[in-house]
Amino acid sequence: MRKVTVAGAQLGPIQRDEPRAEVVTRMLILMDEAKQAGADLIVFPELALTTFFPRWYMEDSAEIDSWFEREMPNAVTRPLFERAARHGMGMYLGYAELTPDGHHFNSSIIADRTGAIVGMYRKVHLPGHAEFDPERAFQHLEKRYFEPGDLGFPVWRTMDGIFGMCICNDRRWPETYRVMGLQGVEMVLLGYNTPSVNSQNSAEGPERRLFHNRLSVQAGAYQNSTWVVAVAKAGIEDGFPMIGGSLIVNPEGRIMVEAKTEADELIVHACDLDATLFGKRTIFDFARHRRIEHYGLICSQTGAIPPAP
Ligand code: ING
Repeated sequence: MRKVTVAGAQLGPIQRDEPRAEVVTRMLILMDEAKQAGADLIVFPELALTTFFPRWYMEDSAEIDSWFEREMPNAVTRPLFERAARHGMGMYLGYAELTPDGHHFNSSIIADRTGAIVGMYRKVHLPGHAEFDPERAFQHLEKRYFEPGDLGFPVWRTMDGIFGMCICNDRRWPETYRVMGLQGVEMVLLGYNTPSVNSQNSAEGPERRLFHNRLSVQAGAYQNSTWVVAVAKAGIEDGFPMIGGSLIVNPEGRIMVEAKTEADELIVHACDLDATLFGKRTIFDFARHRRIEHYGLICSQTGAIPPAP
């Protein structure tokens, strides 16, 4: 039995004017609570340090860059890495990354239990748009502020297992989990910021968003015999509601624990990484059962979409 006790540290809303230091204080409280609960790995949301700024249309590059971190850890986030190391706790952290050569990514890191960063991921599937559209109920401008990730979907051997990462919209795409599944991933960590309503379809409200959140994560877990830990930034940010529903799903696709609120909330589960092995050795023994000679379209076609109405 290879047990990893995971704490999903869901964050409630972060208002546009809330300083990062205040957010880090909230995160440290959750980290101490996780330690009390016996956790040895904590998972924070996507863009965990600030409000979900891609909802705001900005043109000034200095204002845009003010939402990004130029190094990780840095003065504001170093207390997170130090506290995690003191607790002997690994950490997943989502944040906006500005590289030294000026590239902007929606990124996440995994730090091991010594506080050392052992893995880095940059969000591949960027939803939303690059331009302002007054017709939309609200903006979702990730394509304006981020470049698509350039690191693919790696996995890392650390903390006695094989860990992978993704971010938010990535969780809706089966390719995300399969690329990591083919590398033997045993636990996928991800954060998300998901609006409670669809800016292009007002009929799609929080219950449908929560349904698709569960569906995407449960399917990815089951179809690759891996644990998946998905953690929200939730609640109403400057009037814009986002779903909670943080959850930990086992390799059979069962939800083991799910958040109940849209506030700062810890969900904890003792995950046995060995529970991934039966599925990997039977139904999802990829070497024995996959027929790659029939899968070419997955990589050769961008996909035809129905003509606009
Ligand atoms: N947010 C949303 C997500 O994928 C979205 C965007 C919502 C796309 C619903 C499609 C449908 O959960 C981020 N940040 O990707």
